[in-house]
Amino acid sequence: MSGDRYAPTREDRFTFGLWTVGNVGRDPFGEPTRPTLDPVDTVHALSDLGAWGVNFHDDDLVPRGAPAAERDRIVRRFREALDATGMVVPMATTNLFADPAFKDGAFTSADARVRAYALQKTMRAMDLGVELGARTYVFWGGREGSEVDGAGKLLDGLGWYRDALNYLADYAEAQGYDLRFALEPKPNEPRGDLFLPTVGSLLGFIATLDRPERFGVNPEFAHEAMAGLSFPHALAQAIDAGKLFHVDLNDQKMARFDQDLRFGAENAKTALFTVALLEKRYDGPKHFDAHALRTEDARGVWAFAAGCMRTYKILAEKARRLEEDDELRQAIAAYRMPDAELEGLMRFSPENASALKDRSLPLDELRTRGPGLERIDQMVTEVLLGVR
Ligand code: GCO
Ligand code: MN
Ligand code: MN
Repeated sequence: MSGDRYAPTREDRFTFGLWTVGNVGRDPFGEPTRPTLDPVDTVHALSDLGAWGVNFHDDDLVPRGAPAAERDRIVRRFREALDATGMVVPMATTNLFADPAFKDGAFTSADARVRAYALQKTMRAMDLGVELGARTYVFWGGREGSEVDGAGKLLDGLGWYRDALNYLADYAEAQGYDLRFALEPKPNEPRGDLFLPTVGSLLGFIATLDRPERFGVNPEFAHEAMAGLSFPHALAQAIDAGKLFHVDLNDQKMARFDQDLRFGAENAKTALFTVALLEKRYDGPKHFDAHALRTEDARGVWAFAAGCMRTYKILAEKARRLEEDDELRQAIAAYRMPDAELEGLMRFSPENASALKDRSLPLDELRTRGPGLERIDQMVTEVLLGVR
């Protein structure tokens, strides 16, 4: 692959979850179309493709209920694969959605015994993640939500969620774990409505936690798209708040079931602005939380994984090209219209406020001037389409 400028390297920090390339193609209507992958083989295959790391849910690596000796054997084999390849585990997470015990929520179950089980499972999963080197811990509340609000847990649910996150932050502190927590929002699926459905909701919630500095967000492209929202806008808000701790990249047609498409497969322009923001303001792992289409065999799975990384790098090159395009730069400069004097008046002081109140502004021009956005967007489109 040498000489291919889109070939991924370790420096790109691309990661995949065991559950992503390991997705067996089960859906609500059909059985698996692919066999289960051995995590050790996955580490080797991803390493050969140029990925930097691999992430897992506790149960992806160690089957639920495995005896201690079995756990240790699995972890040893996995660590050997990491050592042999140089792959890392930057992130780990807990499966709080598959066990039927979590059918009406984990941290937000109305049953205290389920909440206790969720905490117990998460503490063990945190131990496992830290043991393998994870520095980011993701919380995706897959079952934290409801279909029936008549049972009255809307407010209690949020309180229980907060209690659980506070407890786990205390646990991390007490254990001396160097772990940052990244909360991942999703609007629905598998629950009818999930609690804390968007990046904005989570940013508001984090401010109510006991140790807000430990918490950030893990936005996912498809999750914002499912809600009809813009992923780059969500990313920008997370970056602005200093809370972009992790990112899940994939693609999604709007207003559909959760598709987890290959990154860049569907919304190329949105993916371009996503990459442009990440390249500028994010240096964490770029995690592809997607899976191969159910139609695919093993070859299709690795083509999917390679495609996610390749498309990211192509878009990173396009983003650089946009920055270097003189005509586009001039159009953007003309769009911005800075005004040093007015900007001075817009810094508050009683004098500036009184001067600004009396200041006459060229409203006729403001009402009629076109900012040139059509031209800007056409230039971006032509770069994206490869003719500029
Ligand atoms: C989904 C989610 C999950 C989480 C994962 C990490 O839609 O199923 O995106 O893939 O990201 O559980 O916690
Ligand atoms: Mn998802
Ligand atoms: Mn995700």
